[in-house]
Amino acid sequence: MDRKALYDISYGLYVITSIADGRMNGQIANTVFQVSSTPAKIAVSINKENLTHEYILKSGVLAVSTLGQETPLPFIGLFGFKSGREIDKLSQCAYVQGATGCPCVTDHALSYMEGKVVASADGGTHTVFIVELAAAAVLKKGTPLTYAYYQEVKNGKAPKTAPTYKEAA
Ligand code: FMN
Repeated sequence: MDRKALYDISYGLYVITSIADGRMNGQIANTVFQVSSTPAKIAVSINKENLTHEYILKSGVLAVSTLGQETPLPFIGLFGFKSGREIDKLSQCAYVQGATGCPCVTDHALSYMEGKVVASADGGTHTVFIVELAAAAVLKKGTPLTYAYYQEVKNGKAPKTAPTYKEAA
């Protein structure tokens, strides 16, 4: 199998957040896509080791903020390379608490959406959560940050917990 075929799959970059027992957390994910239009549903693939996964399982709610192209690397480093088990990430950014109670991150975000998990699929290392949207808002116009731009222009990397992680050659 030529794994390089997988490199041709396109993605955006997002902050996924959740809340459980009054505690909030979030992480970066590239694996977000729209599943259906009416009702609007999206899918997100989250690593089972992540604190965000634990919170989503407990509460059954999550929010997604779509990052803009100008998002600085340190912001992606905070949400994508550090765990909420070590630091309080939400204390370091702006957010609004949405209808589900999830913190919808507004820093560097073009828009956000939130909803309830209505189904999930076991993907081995990851769970794919299917979420029916309860609310969504556009914050500003801009170009969404793609995973390709993050890698090729910003020279950004992904950790082992990302589904698209590449072993060093
Ligand atoms: N983790 C996932 O579970 N799913 C993803 O799609 C995903 N994509 C990522 C893409 C990039 C560019 C980066 C930098 C990270 C990605 N990650 C992904 C990894 C998580 O963001 C990372 O494991 C995070 O530290 C988990 O935080 P938590 O333990 O606080 O939930």
